[in-house]
Amino acid sequence: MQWKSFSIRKKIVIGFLLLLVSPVAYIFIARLFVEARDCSRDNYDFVTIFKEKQKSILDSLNTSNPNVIFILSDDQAWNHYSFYDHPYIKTPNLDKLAKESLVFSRGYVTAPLCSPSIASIITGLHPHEHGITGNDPVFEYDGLRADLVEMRLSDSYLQAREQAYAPYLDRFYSKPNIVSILDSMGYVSFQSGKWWLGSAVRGNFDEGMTVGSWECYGRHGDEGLKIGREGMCPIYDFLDTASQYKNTPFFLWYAPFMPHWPHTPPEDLLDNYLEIAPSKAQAKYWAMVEWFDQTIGQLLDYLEDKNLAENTIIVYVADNGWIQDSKWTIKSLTPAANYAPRSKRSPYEGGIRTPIMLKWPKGISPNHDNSSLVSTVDIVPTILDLLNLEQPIGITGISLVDHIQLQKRDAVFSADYKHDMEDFNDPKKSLESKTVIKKPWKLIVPNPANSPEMKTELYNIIEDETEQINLASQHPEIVTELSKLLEEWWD
Ligand SMILES: [Ca+2]
Repeated sequence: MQWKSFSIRKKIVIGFLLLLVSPVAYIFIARLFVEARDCSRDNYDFVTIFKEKQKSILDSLNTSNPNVIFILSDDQAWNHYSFYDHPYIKTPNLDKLAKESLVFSRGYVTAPLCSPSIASIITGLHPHEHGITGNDPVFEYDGLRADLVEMRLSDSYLQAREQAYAPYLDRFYSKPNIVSILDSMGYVSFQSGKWWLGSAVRGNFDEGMTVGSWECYGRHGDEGLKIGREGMCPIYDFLDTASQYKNTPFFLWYAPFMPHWPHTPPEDLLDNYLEIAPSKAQAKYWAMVEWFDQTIGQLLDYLEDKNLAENTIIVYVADNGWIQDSKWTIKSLTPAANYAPRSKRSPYEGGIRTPIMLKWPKGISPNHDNSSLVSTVDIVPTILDLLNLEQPIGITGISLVDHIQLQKRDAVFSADYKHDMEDFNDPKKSLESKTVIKKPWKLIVPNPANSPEMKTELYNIIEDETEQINLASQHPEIVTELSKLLEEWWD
């Protein structure tokens, strides 16, 4: 008997039975109530949208603009790819994409956490500039600060969160982002996967999977989180229509909840890793990366089949790193602790470094750049440069296809914040540390108010890639020089 064939009523009864034996059932039941609601967003009228946009595009004669696809990995360390010689993980589709792309191996995210990092990828701004420094706002909830997983799944919590988050969204959307800019150019856009910023429509997409309401567990993507894990149909439907309206460019957002926890890979993939991994948890994560890779193969193959690949710009990046904690076991009930200390939510390479890939057969020559320091704030300026558009005010990133700007670039910046945003008006209240990378150095300066146990750390990341030897006391002059850069950047 398949689980899918059970009615919701039966599933809820099973859930209540489980409630008697495990606290995990609270989460399970909460999810079932969400499932019972009609949150489905699978009836998209792409034809009408393409038809309407086609009119405006033909009026402005911008019929040859390339399509744009953003592919985001969710929680994957910078070297967890077979093209970076990972000894176990297999990523054949990403390897192929890397071969066909301009690849920067020294890319850095603006923050080692999902929401602030993604907000930078779409705005070209750092979190202290766009205002989204964490995943959730801090707010009083029944007199408590809500940090229990069960509590965060309740309707009343989600409702209160939505209210507390509203001013952040209002401020965020007062500034341009890549979706709104492409929308104004007549692009047809579709969102799938993670989206922390309200609904897809609020995010200026023409259509999208994310409902963005507390009633549908709207927090970081709701229905959108099904993409990849439950197939690629909405994307196939979108591309089918796009192939019929080739004079109308499109923007596709593919940010699946992968390889992000919960690590639930298909059995056949997991079996391949169980024998070689040091733990089941490790095998599950590795298999999740390969599963994510398979979905990218499906997307890119479909694009080829529909003859859309030639004039499509593909941007690939991870929102933050992830290294599986070898001490964590499947039996643990604390999923937040299952990443290693020097990965997600840390300023180390395992948290903030990512490859950034750009593919456009018509306009970008494939190459591997292992030297240039690049940042996710460069993605928006690069796309706008490729489309011959002006940069919005306040953008500090550079175009990654502009060799002169790349040569002039000497430093990139990142910052680590608390998971929850403390103060709507003051990003420093959530700041844990600031980081600057200027080869060969990396300086991490803690915010004493939030990280009293941390010291200033200086690493030579070229000679000491795993950041083992803190050279801050040996090179005070470098610390002073780089600290000044950090202060100028923050101000
Ligand atoms: Ca993430």
